[in-house]
Amino acid sequence: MAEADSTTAEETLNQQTTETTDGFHIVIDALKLNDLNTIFGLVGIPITDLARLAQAEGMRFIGFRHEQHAGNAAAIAGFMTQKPGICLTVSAPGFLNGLTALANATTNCFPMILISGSSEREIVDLQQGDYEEMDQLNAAKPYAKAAYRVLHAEDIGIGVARAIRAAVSGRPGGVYLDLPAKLLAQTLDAVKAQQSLVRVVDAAPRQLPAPESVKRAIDVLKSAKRPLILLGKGAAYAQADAEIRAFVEQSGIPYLPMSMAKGLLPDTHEQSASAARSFVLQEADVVVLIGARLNWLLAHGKGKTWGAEPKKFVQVDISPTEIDSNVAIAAPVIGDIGSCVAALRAGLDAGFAKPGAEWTGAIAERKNKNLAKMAATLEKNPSPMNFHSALRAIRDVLKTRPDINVVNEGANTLDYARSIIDMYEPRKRFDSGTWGIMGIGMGFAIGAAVTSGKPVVAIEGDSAFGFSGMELETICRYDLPVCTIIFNNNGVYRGTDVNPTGGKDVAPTVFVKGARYDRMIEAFGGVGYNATTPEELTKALLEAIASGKPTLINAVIDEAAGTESGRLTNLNPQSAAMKK
Ligand code: ADP
Ligand code: TPW
Repeated sequence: MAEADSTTAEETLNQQTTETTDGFHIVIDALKLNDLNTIFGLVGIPITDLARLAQAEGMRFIGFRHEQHAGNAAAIAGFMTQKPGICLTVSAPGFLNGLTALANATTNCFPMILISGSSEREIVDLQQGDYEEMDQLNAAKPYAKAAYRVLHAEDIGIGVARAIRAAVSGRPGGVYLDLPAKLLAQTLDAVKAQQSLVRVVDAAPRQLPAPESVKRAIDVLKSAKRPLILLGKGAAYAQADAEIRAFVEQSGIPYLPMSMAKGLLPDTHEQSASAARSFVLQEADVVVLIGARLNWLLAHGKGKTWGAEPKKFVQVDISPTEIDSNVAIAAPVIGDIGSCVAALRAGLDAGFAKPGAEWTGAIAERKNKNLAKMAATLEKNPSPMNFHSALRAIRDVLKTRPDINVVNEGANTLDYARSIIDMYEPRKRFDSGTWGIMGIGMGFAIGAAVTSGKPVVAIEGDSAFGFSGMELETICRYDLPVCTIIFNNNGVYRGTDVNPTGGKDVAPTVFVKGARYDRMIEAFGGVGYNATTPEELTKALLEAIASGKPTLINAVIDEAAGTESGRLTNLNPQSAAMKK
């Protein structure tokens, strides 16, 4: 028997020496083994064959016209699925283009992995001037949650596993994986290669909150007279939708969704305090933050926005270092949102009373007043259209299709759409996020369409759209059901600035007047519409959605509508000369 066994081992060894594989195949096998089946990228040396092979092996490769948008698509796929989105780029410039998206993903807590080919280490490290030479690993480090380089083919499996874990465990973020050209060409015994692969088990383990932190939080809640729940995009990411809804409803506490948490509960929910936002932020005495940071989007938890009333904060987050980042947190609850919210809900015992009518009634009164005011503004029909009349038309169409993904960027276009367009389902709204960045539009739209298989409506300022406009070709090439609506007011913020010198150059914020963005998509076989009234916009949008085809609506907006920086004017200090 012993002899027979050793013969078998020898045979296996022989087999091992006859069949080989290479770095290209091992990367693909490692991704597929972990159910990562889509790559967003842009080809070139040294990763063209990696993309070809990925497709040949049954993965989906979505090729972009610029890496930043491939990266944004990967990031939003990560947000939607809790699996890291994969972006593949070439060395140096391609990598740097992708790095913006990686940094944005890390900033927003979206899990993604940027895989870049890189040049020869020996040459890069001696700075001898290789093709696309760059020390990418070190360039990536400050902007990524983690960064790894793989030098040996037998380490690819481990490298991919580490990248996956780093991207999705704890606070999610962007991970950089550096694959030098030489690695991809390395050969390895096929059996050994197979054995080197790692299927990641429980990549983002549940993290249960400590019972004493839950008790502390419940005690703070019990002391509240005017409690408020604030849901952030971490709560949307966590996919604990039913638990969160149950907590909100069982506690009876009014809530505010941050923009990408809209739809976690339908915006029409009676406990939504969105229409009384300023009032509840000022008046609340206890605020429960669930997956939302007290950054600039929440005025850092202090100042006028938060009123004179002293606040006590309960903060549910997976990242312990987020606590006390801006103001003192009375009751941190550290863990994954599903587990934390379940524990809080279980703590709503007999000693907890729902907020009284004095608080909920005051909110309802504000809400009704503000809603009536907004309804009057929305009803107006100025010519040309303004942001409100155009958004009314879009709102009424989207109301009938709660399954549609909404992408949104711009200044005024973002501000107004955020409050006017209601969301009804979780993880359907994707926008400029934590950085207030322009340029996510077409990347997010493509990522959302590919990931969900559902239509996307991208509501874009004309400036915002320009950052990713060439990806219209990508949308047409993959025949994606994306309808892009350009709020065309001839410029950044608005189109009315003039050059004070009377010179030939237009003002810094001004674009070509009367541009026809609808004609851009026609160049690639998509359908363009030009809409100058709400009725035309409604008709175009209905038709666009029904077609399920790539479409673009040029919505002509009054160039005098809108304010500088939307409603962020206070963050845009003007020089004394400009104020005159
Ligand atoms: P918003 O911009 O909507 O206010 P932020 O991006 O500022 O939201 O905050 C998201 C927060 O959610 C981050 O602090 C992050 O650590 C946290 N987070 C993300 N995923 C989870 C999760 N699964 N469980 C707990 N906290 C999470
Ligand atoms: C990467 C600065 C903020 S908002 C904006 C810019 C350029 C465009 C506003 O005009 P738009 O919208 O899109 O026409 P609207 O609705 O007001 O007419 N570069 C990056 N990110 C940001 N945020 C900027 C510049 C900016």
